[in-house]
Amino acid sequence: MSSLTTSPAWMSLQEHQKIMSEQHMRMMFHEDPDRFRKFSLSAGPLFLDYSKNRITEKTVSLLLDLARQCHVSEWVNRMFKGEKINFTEHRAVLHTALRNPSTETLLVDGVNVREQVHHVLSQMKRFTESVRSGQWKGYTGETITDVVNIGIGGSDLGPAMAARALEEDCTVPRAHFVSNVDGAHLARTLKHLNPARTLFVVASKTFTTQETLMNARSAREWFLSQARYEKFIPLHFVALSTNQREVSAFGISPDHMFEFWDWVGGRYSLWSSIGLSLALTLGMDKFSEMLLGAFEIDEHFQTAPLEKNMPVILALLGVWYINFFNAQTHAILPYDQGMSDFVNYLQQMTMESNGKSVTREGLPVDYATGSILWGGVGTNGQHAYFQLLHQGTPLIPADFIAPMHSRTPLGNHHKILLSNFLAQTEALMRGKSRSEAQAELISSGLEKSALQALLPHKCFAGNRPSNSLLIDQLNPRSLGALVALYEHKTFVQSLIWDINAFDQWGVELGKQLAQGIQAEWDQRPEISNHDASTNGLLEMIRKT
Ligand code: G6Q
Repeated sequence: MSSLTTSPAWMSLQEHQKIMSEQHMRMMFHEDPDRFRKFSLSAGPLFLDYSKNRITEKTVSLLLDLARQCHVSEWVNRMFKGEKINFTEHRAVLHTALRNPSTETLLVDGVNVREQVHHVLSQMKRFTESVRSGQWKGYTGETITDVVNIGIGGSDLGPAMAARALEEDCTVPRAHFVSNVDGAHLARTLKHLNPARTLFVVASKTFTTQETLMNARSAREWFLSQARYEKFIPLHFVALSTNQREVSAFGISPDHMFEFWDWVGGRYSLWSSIGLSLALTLGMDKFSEMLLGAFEIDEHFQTAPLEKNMPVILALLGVWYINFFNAQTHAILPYDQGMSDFVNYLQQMTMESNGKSVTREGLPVDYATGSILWGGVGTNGQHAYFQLLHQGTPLIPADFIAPMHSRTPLGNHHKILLSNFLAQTEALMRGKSRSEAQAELISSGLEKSALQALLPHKCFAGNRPSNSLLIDQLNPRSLGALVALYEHKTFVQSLIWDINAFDQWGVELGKQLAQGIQAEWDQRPEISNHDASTNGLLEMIRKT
């Protein structure tokens, strides 16, 4: 048994769960009309109602004991101070420094990271202004109308998600995102573009990622097939990276490289120069608003007491369901079409961060760490997978996210959207009892035997938990705040589970094996050194 599962806070929660598993939220709301006020809080542009959870004040107090027992506040300070809490990679974790406007010195290995950050932000500002104003010209003397970000994982998902979310703010140049090594991704993107007016932003922290380099090489060939001369490359290719040597080796001059640093994790890098394509289409002012939205949540996270701390509360609620109710998945349901890529983005952030099964000391865990995150935009999901949320067997906690005001008002659309948003969490919480369902069927005039047959199918158990997150409007500030909220939630959960949220060794094995297979592909006449399945599949593919 681990020290966590035998700890006083954990065992008290286990005892408490036995009582809570018998309670229905419907009764809790009935007995306490003050629940909404008690279980809601604000942080920057975010409002969270967490009253539709299977909790009482006692539950929250026990969860907070767990947070204290795991020294959450101390670890938060260690992160913000730049300690090397990503100990398996010997790195500080300072994505928060990327959005902090302060000029106060913050040292990592004797270097003031604030100066570095502000220097690159100024470089990004100059460059975006020059491209957006048309001062920067392509090889024919024409201006840039399209930017293609070539990157994958953390060097793609953040800016791609944000560009989609903030589409109303985006102007020329338009941003496109190519990540997959499947040639279709690049080919489909380039099909509509003019090389003379296209800028490629090659985004790779390491500048060794196979997919990105392959796509970047093919993009270069496509460009040169029109432009002909290598001397035009600097007008159409820039790099975002920590690795100047590899950038130069690829043929992009260091003058056209926007730096970031090893203390920025890939999946936390949206705020760094990895956001350049976004900044190009959004303009630097709006990009800065996004940084400020995130900074507001950083301030809140660092200073709000645990019981009023939004990322901490969300993290603890997640732990409550994952570890004490055995919930294996968590749904994210934004009621905003712009947030259609938000779930993809959060999937990486949470599942790559907390998909771990050994503690910081390297011992196997005997408790679940993290759940499968999934979801999509409402109201679409209501007509698809919501059935499982309402009447399926698994318990699926869900975050419903909605803007109170639409950026694209159209007749009654927004009122209908928000009515659905409200109705879903109400339905999940209260359900429909047997007597309610029966009364409905009787009033519909159904005769007795048909009614009895139908009745079990018409009942909803309810008592299904959800959080409602409101923002005024989806804009750079609120988007920045939302992303920072989930970053910190993920971190707090890793602290409870005693795991390192900032490495990702689990992605290495597949990369290694792929390189081996690629080498064998052309060299070996016969493939027999894998398992029978892999050998068989490879031979089949090679022979066609
Ligand atoms: C993120 C991961 C991963 C990474 C990609 C791209 O935290 O480390 O998704 O971002 O593998 O890596 P490069 O930016 O080095 O190309």
